[in-house]
Amino acid sequence: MAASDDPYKMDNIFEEPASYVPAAPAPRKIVGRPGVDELAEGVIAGDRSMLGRAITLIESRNPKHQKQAAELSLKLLPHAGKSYRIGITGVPGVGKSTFIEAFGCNLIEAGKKVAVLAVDPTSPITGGSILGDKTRMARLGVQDNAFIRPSPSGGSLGGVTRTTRQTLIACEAAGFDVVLVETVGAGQSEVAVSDMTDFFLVLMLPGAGDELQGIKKGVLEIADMIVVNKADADNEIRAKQAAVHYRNALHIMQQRSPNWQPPVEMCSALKNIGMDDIWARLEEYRTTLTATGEFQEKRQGQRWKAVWSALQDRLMTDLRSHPDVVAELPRISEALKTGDLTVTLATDEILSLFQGPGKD
Ligand SMILES: Nc1nc2c(ncn2[C@@H]2O[C@H](COP(=O)(O)OP(=O)(O)O)[C@@H](O)[C@H]2O)c(=O)[nH]1
Ligand SMILES: [Mg+2]
Repeated sequence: MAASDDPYKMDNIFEEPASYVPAAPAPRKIVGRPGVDELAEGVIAGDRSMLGRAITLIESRNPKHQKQAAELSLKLLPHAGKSYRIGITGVPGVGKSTFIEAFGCNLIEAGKKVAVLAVDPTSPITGGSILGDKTRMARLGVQDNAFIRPSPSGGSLGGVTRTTRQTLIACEAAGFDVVLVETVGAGQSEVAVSDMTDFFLVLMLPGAGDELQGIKKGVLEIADMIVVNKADADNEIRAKQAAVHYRNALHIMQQRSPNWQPPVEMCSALKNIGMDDIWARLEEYRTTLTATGEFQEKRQGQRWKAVWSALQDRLMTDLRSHPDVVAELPRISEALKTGDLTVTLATDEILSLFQGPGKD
């Protein structure tokens, strides 16, 4: 090798050698799992991979991780609160995924950042409402300004609710302007979602079925807007009939807010028709209720409700895993079967096992 070709020769020390290859980036300070501080910083900076890891921590059922997740949420909270939280429900097949895809893409075109979450306690069976439909959100899924997170699999509704609430806060801290929380029209999950969102949107099918299309009547009571989807092609007349039907149904119902009569709109998620009107209604709601103070009041009320729901969840988890309770459950269950214990006595016994000696 000629002397001048030697990149390490003293004469060349201040020159870049011809064979210079940029050094690999220095290894991250923390190898493996990032700590809570690092996660918080990353999320607040809008780093999507850090957001993903933060959510994984939030979803973990390991008690140590849950403690860290609580610390993380505390750090994120001051940076949260600025998004519009929108709950979306409707029976399977109504077009939730198609709607979220179209609506979300429109919002992104308008310069917004959109996160999509799901509350689906049935997900072990259905494979998760969002995950199962990821193909229907193909366009939204690839957007830089979109973040789609399927429902954590398994777990109680209470557990799923807690993690979704914390995930929502994390998405807000990461700078998302709109968070769409989807739920299937099953069980209590609609109420849970309406308790963590600012606005609850119910999608309906065309056709004026008296049976309210398998959606329980209670759902209409928590709807801030009803949208009849699939108002396209041959469906248009039936969509209008459905709209009239729901307008009448909502009219005789007690309004949740003195300042908001839930409207009924029509749209075609498939053809991307009617989305602007829906967004205009959402904006109208936010403006009106912010002016009266209800918007903030509702959020405060939701935080307090969340405390109670978390308490319930934690107490039940503790109770079910309490060693004395676990040890005695088979005997108590058997005594209940044979009639040696009544429901009240069995309840009392489980409670006193949980509370320990000296209490009743
Ligand atoms: N004609 C029509 N079909 C739609 C519309 N929105 C959704 N669909 C179709 O309805 C079916 C169910 O939609 P999907 O979004 O998966 O419903 P989800 O189960 O509520 O998420 C799919 O075949 C969609 O293509 C619409 O606006 N018009
Ligand atoms: Mg779907």
